[in-house]
Amino acid sequence: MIKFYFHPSPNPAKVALLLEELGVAYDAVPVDTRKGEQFTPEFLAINPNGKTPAMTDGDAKLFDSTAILMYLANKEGKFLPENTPEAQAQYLSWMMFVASGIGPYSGQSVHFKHFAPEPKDYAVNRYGYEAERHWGLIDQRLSEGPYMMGDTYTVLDMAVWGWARAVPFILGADAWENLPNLKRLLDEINARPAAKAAEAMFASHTFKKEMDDDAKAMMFPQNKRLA
Ligand SMILES: N[C@@H](CCC(=O)N[C@@H](CS)C(=O)NCC(=O)O)C(=O)O
Repeated sequence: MIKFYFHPSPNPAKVALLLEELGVAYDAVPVDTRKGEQFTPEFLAINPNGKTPAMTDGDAKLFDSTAILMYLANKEGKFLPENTPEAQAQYLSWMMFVASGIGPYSGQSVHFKHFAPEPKDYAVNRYGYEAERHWGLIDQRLSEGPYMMGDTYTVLDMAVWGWARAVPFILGADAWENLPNLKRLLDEINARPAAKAAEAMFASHTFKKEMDDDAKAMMFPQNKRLA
């Protein structure tokens, strides 16, 4: 049985959506990162990087949302693009763009906008600018067809969905005005039974909500060096 280690946040959300879309059985194991549960020896043995999501499938251990998405889609042979060099080239390029651009810039934008201590204008501007630019490229791609790979809903759209759920938090309340195609995809995926099931699974577990000093010490351990 698959064990899915998660916190109800953007990177685990992608995997929850795919698991629900595939309809495979899995055990959902909450990891409360605001309480530091990502640092237990048991969890670090699965993900030495100490972040969610992570997964075990029998003896196979996986971490990093993109690796898990690609593993599951390949294993089940579902939600994949056509097996042509042209389609594979686009799929891999955009998948890595989401992994190395959308995720990190959105995450850092959230960090500096909402959580970093002052002074932070330079970092808010840099990461906000780059996050906006990255989301603009996704929106442009989605202006060319209903899905990231054209007419077919694939695991790449699920990768986009994870952080797309948080776009107003990342970019600001009026962000959707400039990202109409992304908003269309988000609304369409949100209406799918699998997305509703993923959100319901998240909501059925209780996590620490407060970002108090203890939570900040767990989430931002680098700040110890400033003290
Ligand atoms: N590249 C990783 C990033 C994972 C990541 O940053 N996860 C966040 C949740 S979205 C987390 O667990 N943060 C807790 C921490 O940084 O301590 C992925 O795509 O899975």
